[in-house]
Amino acid sequence: TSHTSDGTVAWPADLAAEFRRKGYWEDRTLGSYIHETADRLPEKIALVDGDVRITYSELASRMDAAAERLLQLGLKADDRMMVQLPNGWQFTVLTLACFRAGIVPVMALPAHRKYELSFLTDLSESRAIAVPDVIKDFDHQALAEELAASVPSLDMVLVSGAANPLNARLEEILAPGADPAGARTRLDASAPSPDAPALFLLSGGTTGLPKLITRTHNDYAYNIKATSVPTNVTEDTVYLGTLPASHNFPLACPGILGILFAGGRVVMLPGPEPRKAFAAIEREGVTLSAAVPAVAQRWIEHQEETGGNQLASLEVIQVGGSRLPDEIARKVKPVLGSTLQQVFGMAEGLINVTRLDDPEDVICTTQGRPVSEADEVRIVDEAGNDLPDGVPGSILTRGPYTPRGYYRAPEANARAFTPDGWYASGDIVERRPDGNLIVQGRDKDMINRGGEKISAEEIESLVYRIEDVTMAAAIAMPDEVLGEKLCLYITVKPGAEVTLEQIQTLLHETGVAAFKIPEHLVVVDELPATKVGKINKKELRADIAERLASAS
Ligand code: J2J
Repeated sequence: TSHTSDGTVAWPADLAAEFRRKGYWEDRTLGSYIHETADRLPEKIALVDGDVRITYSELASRMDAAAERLLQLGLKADDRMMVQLPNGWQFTVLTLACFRAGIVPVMALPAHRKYELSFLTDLSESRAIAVPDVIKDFDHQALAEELAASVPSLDMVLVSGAANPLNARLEEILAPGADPAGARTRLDASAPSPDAPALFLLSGGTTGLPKLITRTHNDYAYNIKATSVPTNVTEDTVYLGTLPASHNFPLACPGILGILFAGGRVVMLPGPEPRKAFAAIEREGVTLSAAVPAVAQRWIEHQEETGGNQLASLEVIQVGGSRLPDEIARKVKPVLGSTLQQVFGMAEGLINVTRLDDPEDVICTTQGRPVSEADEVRIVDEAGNDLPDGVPGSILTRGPYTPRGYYRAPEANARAFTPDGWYASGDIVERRPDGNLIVQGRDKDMINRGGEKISAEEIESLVYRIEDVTMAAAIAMPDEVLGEKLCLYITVKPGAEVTLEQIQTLLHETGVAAFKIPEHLVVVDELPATKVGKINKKELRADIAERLASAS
């Protein structure tokens, strides 16, 4: 089957023409930028992962050789591949190889388990899945084999590390090639269309099931280039990637891809644990990194405790994914010695950042402004009327890197996109007269657990599988470290008893990612209702905040 345009929503033709005329869309594929850098800086180190150091010419050679090997295995342009790999050189080389071959990676998270992976594999009709062998006692390879046995489209398991005999070993696929020039010519000749899907990102999720966001070569290349400007990415940039690389933020804002486009160096680390991260920063002379607020806070605390000089090279730290409290923002410069860049972004497109030379008040109390002059932003009331600056409302956005719809999701599209293509992220935002945005809250039914998004509806529908549960409401409860955690309110059948442990066990056994499992349960006789008869979650959020306050 061919599914290039099936299920995706294209930009209107006149706008696409304008994006080209203005140079936002360059009609190039993502892989071509890597070749351009490799031609310019062949001997420079591009990618570091522990003791592995890969130069640009080697990166280009591995990328092309891997692309050809994937095609030889029987994959073809427009096939989809589930990618669930930890931060390491393999993730980066495989992603680039997919771009070159026109194979579309589906950016799963390392935390995903059977429940998410089977759904996403099915929705994307993936033919292949790339996984590590075992991480922290979890056998990813066994799960991938189980998926291959149950999802009809899936017939190829690629494994990083110790691959079973019937699976392909990723490290062999990703090895340098014998004929780089030939491979390059052949792949150039069969390059995907720049308007074709380059990758699928996962939506943070406002409704029941996760959604796929199609990003084209044209729009994603522009996302990468536009975010590289305000972060001042150059050949001298050394980037530390510790957030899961399949997230849009560390991947492309400017992230791994932005640094490779510019000829800088990317250092990959499997996690943000401060001792390891600080050591990597010192060893590699890291100048730029990205963190969610909870990680930034850990780094600040670690620096306050140890007082070392390991961060001397770290010029800029980007923080985003959830709201950074102003008090923590104010500590970044004095404690870490780095300039803070707040990032309010979304995998659906629009990226806002504070500029490095903004006044302190902007850097510490706002989430910045759009990276591109072509980003359109409106702040509207419930009736869709534009609001004046200073009045919080729902944010709507359009632009050359904000797609017009989710993949194969007409119902979600009808809710999240206006007929003229504005995306409603569900965030409540105030625009200051200077153009900077402040995220004040949200009107979407989502829990933001330290930057990882949890759809309330998705969890509730799972909890309803317990027969004794009559009503369920998943809500955010305040948490000092993560900002928010998932709390569940339920009512149960008369005389029945349902425990938190029972719910946790059910979700765990269903194969739900650990970060989505409720951490607190409140059983009540009745859930409060709004005037229109929906569960009043605002009241529940106030209730849990009060319960926590009086308990401490
Ligand atoms: C408050 N809420 C924020 C912020 C995102 C860069 C940075 C983040 C993401 C991301 C991203 C926030 N303050 N600074 O893709 O490229 C919440 C909003 C938003 C949702 C998007 C990037 N930064 N958020 O977090 O697709 O609610 O992208 O709509 O995962 O995160 O989530 P996601």
